[in-house]
Amino acid sequence: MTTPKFPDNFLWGGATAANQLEGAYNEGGRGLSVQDVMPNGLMSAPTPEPTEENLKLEGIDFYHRYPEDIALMAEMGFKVFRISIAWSRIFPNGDDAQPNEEGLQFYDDLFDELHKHGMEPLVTLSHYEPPLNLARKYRGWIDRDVIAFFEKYARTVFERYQNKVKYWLTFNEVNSIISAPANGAIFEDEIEVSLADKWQAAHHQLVASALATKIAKEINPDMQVGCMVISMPTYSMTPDPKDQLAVRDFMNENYAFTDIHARGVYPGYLKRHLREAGIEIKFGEQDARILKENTVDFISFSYYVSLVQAHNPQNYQTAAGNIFRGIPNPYLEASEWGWQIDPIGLRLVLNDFWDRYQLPLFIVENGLGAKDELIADGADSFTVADDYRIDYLKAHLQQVGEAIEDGVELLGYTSWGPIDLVSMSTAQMSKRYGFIYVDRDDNGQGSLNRYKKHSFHWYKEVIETNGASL
Ligand code: BGP
Repeated sequence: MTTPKFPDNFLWGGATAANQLEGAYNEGGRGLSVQDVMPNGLMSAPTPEPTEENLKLEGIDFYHRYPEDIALMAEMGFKVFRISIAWSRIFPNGDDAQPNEEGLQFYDDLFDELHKHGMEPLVTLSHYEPPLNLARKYRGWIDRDVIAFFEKYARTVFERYQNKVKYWLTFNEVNSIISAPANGAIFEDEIEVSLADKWQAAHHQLVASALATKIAKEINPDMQVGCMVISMPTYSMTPDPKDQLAVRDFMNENYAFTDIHARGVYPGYLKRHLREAGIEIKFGEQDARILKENTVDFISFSYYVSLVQAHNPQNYQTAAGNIFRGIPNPYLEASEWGWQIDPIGLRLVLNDFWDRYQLPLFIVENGLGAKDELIADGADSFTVADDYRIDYLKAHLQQVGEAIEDGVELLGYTSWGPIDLVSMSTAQMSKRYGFIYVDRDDNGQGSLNRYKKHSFHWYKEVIETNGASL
């Protein structure tokens, strides 16, 4: 193991999303988002209306407490803080004529607060939270009209924040739309959705992402726009070439999204895949040119798990993973939620993306979801002895150091949920990622007080020493 050497200007920090963090779902003129009607998590059936008991609506009240929370991030020495703008705070219905000034002002104040502490905002335009109206009045991203609504939203926030935000991500985990279409305002429980519809929706997001990149550059060429994907390094179950081919097919379905973002064209393997599935994507007249001319500045990704593939997966038992179920890897341990833990997989992903694109990379999510226990820490305070989280992060960051040594160009690392927030897959609080504990349980009970976990002090030292303490 080499001693990790991180670049001097490395962006250390943490990552969040509005719908898991802010709360205040009906304040400040905000409209409903699709998340507000999914109280049981990402893959659950939507409800007609949000209910009083819907914990997800509450987040952790960041909307009112952000100065206190940002001060804690600053105490850890964060250089960057990833948030998402809730689209429905800016355009409550998605298709409104005018933006909501109160929503715009909220993010203005939030960015000022970050800058006050010397932190760079990293902003996702769409983190699984499109306005609900786009799902109910339209067919979400299947409908081409949504591209224009997104363009208007992107233009509004780029113009407004061009001097406050340098780093932008277009769609969170853009490659998840095929397996989790609700992220794209597509409710399979409410409308009939074919596989072709999902790919059409994916195409619309790809075009919208390219258009957002174009608009950002026109407004202020200093703004840096990246795509964001779930990364899933995938191993072959056996040395059987058929298994290896299955790995490649699976990886390609995900590479397709970064390939199009970085190279601006549909790759041949994707065209073949779609053709053989009988899917013909409807291209608007300008789409090919838009994709070609507006490629991204950098590639960002989340990394939680690696996967195993075989050409005959039905012959194996499968287990839970991040969004996907898959064949368990006998060499790896898993989290309490069955997500297999593989630090070396992160080094592999970094090398793969770098070799493939030679574009700067940004790890914008990584971390361990775990159940934490609040324990007494002296007479009048509490903490969490989360050494398991420290072990996880340390092992991953050491591999990041190895990848940098391999020659990978990396802009930064934002661990997921630096302050406990509502889990995306379970919509509960008890799956925690934070360095900061938030006193709230799965029933929404608790003081909402914040407490520093052991990992808080550990991460502070990592940042202070620019990774030398790892
Ligand atoms: C990613 C999402 C995040 C986040 C993370 C952890 O897929 O982009 O929003 O939630 O996964 O997932 P979970 O909260 O389900 O543990």
